[in-house]
Amino acid sequence: MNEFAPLYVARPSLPPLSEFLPLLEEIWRSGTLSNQGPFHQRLESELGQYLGVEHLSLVSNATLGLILALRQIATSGEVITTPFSFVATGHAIVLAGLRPVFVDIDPTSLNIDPSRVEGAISSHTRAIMPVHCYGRKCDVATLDQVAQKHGISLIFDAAHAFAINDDGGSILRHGDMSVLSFHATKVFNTFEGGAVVCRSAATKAAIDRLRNFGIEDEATVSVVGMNAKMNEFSAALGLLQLRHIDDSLAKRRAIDARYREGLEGLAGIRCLEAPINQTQNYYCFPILVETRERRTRDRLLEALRAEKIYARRYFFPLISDLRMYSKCPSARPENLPVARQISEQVLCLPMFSELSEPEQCRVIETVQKFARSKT
Ligand code: T4K
Repeated sequence: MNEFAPLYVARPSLPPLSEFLPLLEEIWRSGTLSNQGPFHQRLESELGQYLGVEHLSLVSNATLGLILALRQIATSGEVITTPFSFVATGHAIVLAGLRPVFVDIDPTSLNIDPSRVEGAISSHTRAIMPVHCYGRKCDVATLDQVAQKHGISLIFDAAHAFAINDDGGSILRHGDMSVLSFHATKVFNTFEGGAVVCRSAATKAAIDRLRNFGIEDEATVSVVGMNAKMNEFSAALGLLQLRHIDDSLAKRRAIDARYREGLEGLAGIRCLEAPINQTQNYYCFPILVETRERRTRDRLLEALRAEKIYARRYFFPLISDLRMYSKCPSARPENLPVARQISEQVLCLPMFSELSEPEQCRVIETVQKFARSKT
């Protein structure tokens, strides 16, 4: 029997509880629990400053943020997207009343292949919705060119892309909108939460209306909106998280470096190359298990589980293989060979700021043992 505690793929970063209690007392005293209260207002402003973006709307989670962003640009038509993502990417498109069109990914960035996007554009296309997968920046310049040329919107699913900069500043400035996730498992969490980053005050006002039932004022409701507001508890936590985020990112960087060192040169195990021309947030640590046998990745998953290490196959299955999407013409396997291969090889190892060195050694040693047993 393995005496170790279970190790999960992610664990939430949380500030000391003692820092949160006074904020809870404040909420209790004020009686304001939601609807753009004081913590909400402060977090919108402080987060915008931290990320270096001007127009940011907090939302209750990224899925609703994506739906709001899509609703803002269209209510029918098609959206070009990647099949290699969390299911929320596809679902948000459908829940916004649109249809996903899947395009294959690039084998290096693992993001949508921009050279294939143009071929998927039709008279029904309203937007491109790529994902900065694992916080690796998409080819924003080419995607922007294609979007502009065809007069369609570009909305980034930036659920993984908290606090990532390129030469010009935050990568959230690219495209028409970017949507962040502050879910418990993300680099920056507000229990649940997210944000829509947009380019103008007018778009922010439109998103703010949509997230609050379309309410303009007490007597005016101008559009069909929904409830996607962040509550005061989440906003208060977010303010505390901002105090600790740099420390947390530094810990993740050290963990990333230790994995790279420990896994270097192992037969059949490939770490993704660090992305260039951008900063990183080390949201997760994906490896590719490269062998001729398709089942090898799953055997490593099982070997880790036997040690109570719960790695995860982000992202398997492909969104396009799920029952509700597999009938789309663009979901045909021959249309998505790279995404398919990567989804059969990828495994995300535990990555969170409080992962201790001995815990990480357990993971590395298990992968080493597995790789050596295969050679
Ligand atoms: N777009 C993309 C590209 C995304 O990756 C996501 C979410 C979204 C959009 C939508 O964002 P949100 O609407 O959620 O804001 C997890 C997360 O729930 C999900 O947010 C995330 N992507 C996805 C990649 O991972 P699951 O179903 O794998 O989560 P779960 O519950 O299996 O958790 C994974 C591990 O994390 C657990 O084994 C233990 C640990 N954990 C989890 C939670 C919830 C904790 O330690 N504490 C916790 O509170 O989706």
